[in-house]
Amino acid sequence: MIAHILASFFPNPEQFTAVPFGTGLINRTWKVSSPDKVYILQKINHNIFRHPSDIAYNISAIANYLQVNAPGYQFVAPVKNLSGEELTFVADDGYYRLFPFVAGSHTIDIVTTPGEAFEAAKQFALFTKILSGFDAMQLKCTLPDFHNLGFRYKQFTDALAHGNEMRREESAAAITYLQSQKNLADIYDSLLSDNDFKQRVTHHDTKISNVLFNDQNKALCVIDLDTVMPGYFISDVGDMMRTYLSDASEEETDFDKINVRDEFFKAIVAGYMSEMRDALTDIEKQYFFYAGQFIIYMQALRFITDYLNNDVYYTPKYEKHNYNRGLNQIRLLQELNKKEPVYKDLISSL
Ligand code: GN1
Ligand code: MG
Repeated sequence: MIAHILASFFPNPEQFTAVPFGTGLINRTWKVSSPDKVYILQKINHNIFRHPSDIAYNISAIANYLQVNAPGYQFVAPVKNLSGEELTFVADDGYYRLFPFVAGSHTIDIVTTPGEAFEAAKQFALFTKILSGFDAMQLKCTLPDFHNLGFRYKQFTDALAHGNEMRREESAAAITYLQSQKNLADIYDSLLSDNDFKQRVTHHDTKISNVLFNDQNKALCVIDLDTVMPGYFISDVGDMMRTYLSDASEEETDFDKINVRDEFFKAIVAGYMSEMRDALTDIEKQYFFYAGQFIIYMQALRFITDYLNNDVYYTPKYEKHNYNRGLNQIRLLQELNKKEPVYKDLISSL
């Protein structure tokens, strides 16, 4: 099926086999192997990333900067196709790109030890730190308003006004809760006007499967740079909290299994601070805990909004999938909120 794509990258495509790889909700990924080479092939979801060439532009701008300023940093840049381009475009289909598979690396889908959380947090922090001399504003915005919480809240209220009425009635309790937490969106708006709340090169997708580990379970580097854009550190720290703190994932429907694990929280703080402590401003440090509330709340809004809009963004696997994901994230937010005083003390002590 993807033979013609492989033919755009390799003179000997018949030697390669492709198997689906990874668990992302947006792009499609394959592991592509020949007897002596392994690659990762990705199809960019063009409905969501409207300008795939902007992604390619950002990645090469960063690659060029790192080559000069941090040549030892492991950066996984795409492999050019046989026409010398980073993207293969197939009419009526979409955009594909290929990455080398880093030898000796593996990814994990679930964080099972605080050590993994520490390693990942350190790598995402290092990514931002190593690019601190690079002007983030040079990057193209690959997904406008992606982590703009005010915008996400507005999408939610639009869905309340115009979305599926039956689904709205059914979601009444979730909606009331989300409305009751609107102060989290107001805090975000107020931070935007604070110059000490810095825009930095931000990854925006810090789930554990976007970190490559070696055989000793040390993190090697971060991958999946589609959403690397100017942003705020709360996006990266927050999505680590959202995806590493509970041992039940966003797919869990037995919400009593959702928990927030202190050792993993400590690991995120210690790992991130090990690289970014000196770079973060005082106001940013004050909002370290807020990062988790910010992202979990935003994800709950996004899932419930999508449910109200008849699942136009996140393809559901069953009828109430996005509703359940939304309830899951609401529960996670509630569990995190319970820890607020303890975790804020912890942050200042680490
Ligand atoms: C999407 O495709 P994936 O799983 O990397 C989404 C993230 C959400 C996540 C929720 C471009 O990421 O923002 O947090 O699903 N990415 C996009 O699982 O919308
Ligand atoms: Mg992603």
